[in-house]
Amino acid sequence: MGLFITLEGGEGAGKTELARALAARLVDVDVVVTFEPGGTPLGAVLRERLFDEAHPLSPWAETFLFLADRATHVSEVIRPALARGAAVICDRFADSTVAYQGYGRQLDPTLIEALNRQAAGGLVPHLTFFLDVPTQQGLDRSQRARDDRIGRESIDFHRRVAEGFKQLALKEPDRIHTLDAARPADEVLEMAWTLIKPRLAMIGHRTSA
Ligand code: Z5A
Repeated sequence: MGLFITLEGGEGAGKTELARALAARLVDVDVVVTFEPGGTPLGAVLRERLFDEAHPLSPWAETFLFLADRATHVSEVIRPALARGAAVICDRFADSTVAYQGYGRQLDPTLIEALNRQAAGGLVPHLTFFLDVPTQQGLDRSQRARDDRIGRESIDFHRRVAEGFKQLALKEPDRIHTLDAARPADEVLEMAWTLIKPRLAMIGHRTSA
């Protein structure tokens, strides 16, 4: 069955750093750290296309590329890892599509959620951390926000994205846990670890750190 954890939030929230730190704590289990978009060979191609400045995409074209990336990632990486009992830590997943394309691009979030279910084949994370950092603070931290097409969207776009994540967290409080990502990274790690600990038995983890 494994343990499926996703990390969500705006640019510079600290998802990548937290993914690495959590993996370093899960020392005695099979752990897979992965990400979207781009966690498969096809995904790497889609990622390049998604951020290709020379050929902008319509909002729906962008959405369907993220969904194609997800469908491949779930079937080729995430489900096989969970089936062998691994912990999978995924840097962005379906909630990002609701927040960025649904709220940011202002496409119908309910429709995006339905498409997400299809793309993920019904797979829902056991635990999701929404790393909540004030929008401008996250953008200031992030190199990507300066480097790519989506990152360079307006501050209003990024505020809508943040609102999207907040709405999702309100809607699914049992799955989505909001962490104050303006705190130092080691504190964010401890907050996440406290929430993961009760679930470690699912993957046969023995340490009590
Ligand atoms: N996107 C989408 O639109 N729809 C979708 O369905 C999906 C994605 C899946 C690529 O994502 C883009 O795709 C993204 C959303 C969109 N938009 N853009 N642009 P990505 O995950 O590849 O890129 P990102 O989220 O923008 O990465 P990021 O800026 O690297 O954010 P991060 O991973 O959350 O942050 P980090 O790399 O861990 O940390 C950034 C810096 O802050 C780094 O120097 C850290 O050392 C520092 N940091 C981290 N934590 C802290 C704390 N707590 N305090 C102080 N400094 C910290």
